[in-house]
Amino acid sequence: MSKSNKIKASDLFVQALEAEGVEYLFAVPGEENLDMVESLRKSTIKLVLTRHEQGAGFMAATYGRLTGKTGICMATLGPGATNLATPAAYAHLGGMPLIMITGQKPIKKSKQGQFQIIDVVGLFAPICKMSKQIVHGDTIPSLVREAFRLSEEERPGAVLLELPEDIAAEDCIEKVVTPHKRHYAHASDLVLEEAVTLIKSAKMPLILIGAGANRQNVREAMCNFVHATRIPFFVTQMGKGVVDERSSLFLGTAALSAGDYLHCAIERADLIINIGHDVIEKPPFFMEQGGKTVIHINYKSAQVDQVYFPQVEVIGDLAASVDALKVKLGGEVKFDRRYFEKIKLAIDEHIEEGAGDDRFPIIPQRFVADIRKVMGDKDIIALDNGIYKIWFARNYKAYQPNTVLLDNALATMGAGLPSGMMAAMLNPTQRVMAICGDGGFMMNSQELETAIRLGLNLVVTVLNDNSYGMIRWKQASAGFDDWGLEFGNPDFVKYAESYGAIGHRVTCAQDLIPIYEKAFSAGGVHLVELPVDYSENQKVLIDELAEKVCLI
Ligand SMILES: Cc1ncc(C[n+]2csc(CCOP(=O)(O)OP(=O)(O)O)c2C)c(N)n1
Ligand SMILES: [Mg+2]
Repeated sequence: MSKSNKIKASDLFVQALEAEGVEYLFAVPGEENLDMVESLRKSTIKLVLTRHEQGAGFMAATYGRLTGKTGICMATLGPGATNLATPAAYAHLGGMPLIMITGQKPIKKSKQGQFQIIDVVGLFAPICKMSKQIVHGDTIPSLVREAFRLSEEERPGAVLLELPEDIAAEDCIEKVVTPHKRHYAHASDLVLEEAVTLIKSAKMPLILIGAGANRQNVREAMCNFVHATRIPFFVTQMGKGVVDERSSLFLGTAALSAGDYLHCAIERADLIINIGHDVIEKPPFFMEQGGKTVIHINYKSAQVDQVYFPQVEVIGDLAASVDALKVKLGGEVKFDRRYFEKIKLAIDEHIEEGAGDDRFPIIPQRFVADIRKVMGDKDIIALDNGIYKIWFARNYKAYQPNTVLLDNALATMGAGLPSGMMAAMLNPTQRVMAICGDGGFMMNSQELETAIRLGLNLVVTVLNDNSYGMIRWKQASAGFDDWGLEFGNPDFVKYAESYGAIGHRVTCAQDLIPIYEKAFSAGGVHLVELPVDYSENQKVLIDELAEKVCLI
């Protein structure tokens, strides 16, 4: 082989990424990644530096979630890699295609002893679909292709490739493997007929839309199915927006697992047509032995647990299954809908409560309603994790797919800002708002610098209750004393300004909408500090629900 046919391994790696259509690589490089950095410099891929590996990982995973194409992040060995563990778990549970590339000391000869060396491949194995060290440059094309195949194939998830320094620098002769379109097998006619018989004979069927139905190629089929059959639907938190929630058939979001107003309808249903939900999300309801029938419609069979053991499974290409069922059902499914209609009315009235409440610090019902008013149909909110997530899930109607980005799988704090940044990067003309608690925001607030550097248009709302409010709420509802969960905060306005962002402090409820309007029309990165009163948590989510009676 002549020298001219040879290619450096890191160049080959980057060529393989280019062949897959990679646009961005999010990273905090270490010296072990420098060959990759040099190869990226000569490529069409944009290197996006972040201020913590979590920022890189959450952004890349969100890229995967929003586009359906694998997001790529890179970190060094040891401490860089361990910082990617949370994003890996986020993508793994959340079904987001993600490839992580980590560096490593040379594997053929090393003069560094065990300095910084931990078993990264072993560490990531349980939270990845594949975790592998590259031991020869010529395996790069097939391994990279394999990483994309696995990360994108249902259920999507995370893959780790470890590229040691000496392998990155070696000469190779292989060529990239070009990707091709993937097709899933279709469910058999036999099982589709079985599902149709069950649906037609049900007295009170309901559709449940879960995270798996929130994929680009499924949404249209899903909307057609709901509108043709006119079966009322409810959604999991990650199924929000697949079908416009302004629909008269929308009952609500199962933000709680039991005992919410929506569960009055779920309890009455004798059949749940479960499209795309799997057990990684907090259960939208609990199945019981001898209870209702559940048809599980998904790419993969159901992972059975104590509260989920569907009796019928329609497994195969989800869009094809939903289309086939629609055709076989032949239009509207007739049954007595009156009870579901009453529940819908009750839920819609409940959501309206508090929407115009002027109290300050502001109550959750008011800020959710106000934010809904300032966000257009296609505008995006990206939530971190805290008690407000339940309020948004229940009260904020999503009109379009992926316009409510929340994490009901790993439910990690710290992803709200980076996921909002990714949404803003991909949708520069839409309004995008990251919504974080004061706890979660401070876990990755340093990425404000990245947001400024990238020139994003992003509004970050920080809900200030000087505490880990969600845990305080759980503590109170468990009957424990209010103790140990409060902290102090920086001056958020000055903090934002020190990054070059624009800071706003809300001082009365009426100011919220005008501040948002001003921030969105000005463009750039804005932080809005919003003092919140969480006393409604106990009242609305515990006391009132405990007293609710379903017999309307
Ligand atoms: C990384 C991580 N650590 C801890 C938790 C547990 N946890 C869930 S919500 C929460 C408190 C959130 O506080 P904050 O961000 O201020 O939101 P709030 O509920 O106060 O609105 C904690 C500690 C978590 N989900 N993720
Ligand atoms: Mg808080």
